[in-house]
Amino acid sequence: MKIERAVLREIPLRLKEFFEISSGGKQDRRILLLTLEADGLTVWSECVAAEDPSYAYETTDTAWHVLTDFILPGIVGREFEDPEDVLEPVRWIRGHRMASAAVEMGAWALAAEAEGVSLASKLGGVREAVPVGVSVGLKPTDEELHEAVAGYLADGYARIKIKIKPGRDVEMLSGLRARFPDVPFMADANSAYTLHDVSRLKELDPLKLMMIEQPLAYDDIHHHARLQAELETSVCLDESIKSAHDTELALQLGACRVINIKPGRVGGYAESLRIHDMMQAHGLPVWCGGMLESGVGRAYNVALASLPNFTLPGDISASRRYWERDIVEPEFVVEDGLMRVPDGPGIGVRVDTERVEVLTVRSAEFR
Ligand code: OSB
Ligand code: MG
Repeated sequence: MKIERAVLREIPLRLKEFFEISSGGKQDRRILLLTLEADGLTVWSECVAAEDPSYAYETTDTAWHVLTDFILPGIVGREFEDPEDVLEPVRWIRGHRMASAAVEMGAWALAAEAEGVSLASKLGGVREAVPVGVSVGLKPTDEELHEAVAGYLADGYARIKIKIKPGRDVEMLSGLRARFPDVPFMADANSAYTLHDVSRLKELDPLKLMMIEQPLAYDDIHHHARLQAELETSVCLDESIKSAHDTELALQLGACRVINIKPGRVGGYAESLRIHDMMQAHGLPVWCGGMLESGVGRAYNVALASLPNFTLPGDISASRRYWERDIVEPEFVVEDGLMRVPDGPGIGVRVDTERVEVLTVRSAEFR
């Protein structure tokens, strides 16, 4: 297969609700969408880089730079066989996994469309619908948090993830547990703590959280192993896991019992599959994380989540949890805690190309 043309576009999309995590908040997304064309097929993919370098060093602008100056000029017009080989000509690029993943995942969609199968079945998915949860941002007051949680429970989500930070942790979660005794809750600290906080974090154990996600530094694995040895609650790694190699290290050190796989964070689907398989071989579960994607990125996440070892609900919420109106049809919906995995060819949802055209603030074409 040969990519004959690629177009990168940037669109603004306003979140319905301000979303705050320990490192800051956001209302407006600047989303990069990519189209790849080969053998008369066109596929859409999304780069998950955020607007600022608070979650990872990549941003919308670094991804634009690396995609337009290096990756796209390097891969357009080159032959490739397997989807992961599409990046072979640009293997010299260090890091920039989110930028790379947008191309690699698009190549998987091209391969799926060429074979007339869904992305999920191309990846080896085994589920028609996947259990999904929701990630609830930091709220100024407990009342607002309780109200948000009650709303998402009414929407049917299978588990609720609560963002925490020092000062909004033990007391806040204890109040929530008292109000909702049986709800599957987990917490995500986005690296807001250090090993000095071990005794504080141990106070979470009686709350019976499913896990605590990324409590310590974004680039640490070693300290997470020290923490996991002290905690009953399972540690889940997000930011710290950028590759299968990181996963191997985390497993050897006992740094976590769960991994949140975001295919963009690890450079694409091939690396996601390696992490999935490695965790499965160790008898440990994974789940699919989210990066406040549009429906395009969401389609890629839900396809990945249909693999066998994605046994825990992911951060793959309904389109209406994020947007007044999504850019795909049909929109993603949640029913009884489940999201259907699209079964049409490729990503299985139609992109509203006219609306994307209207929203586009810059584009770059390669042929
Ligand atoms: O840490 O998982 C995270 C959103 C942006 C950046 C990092 C994270 C998140 C979320 C929301 O938790 C996940 C989603 O619903 O897309
Ligand atoms: Mg996280």
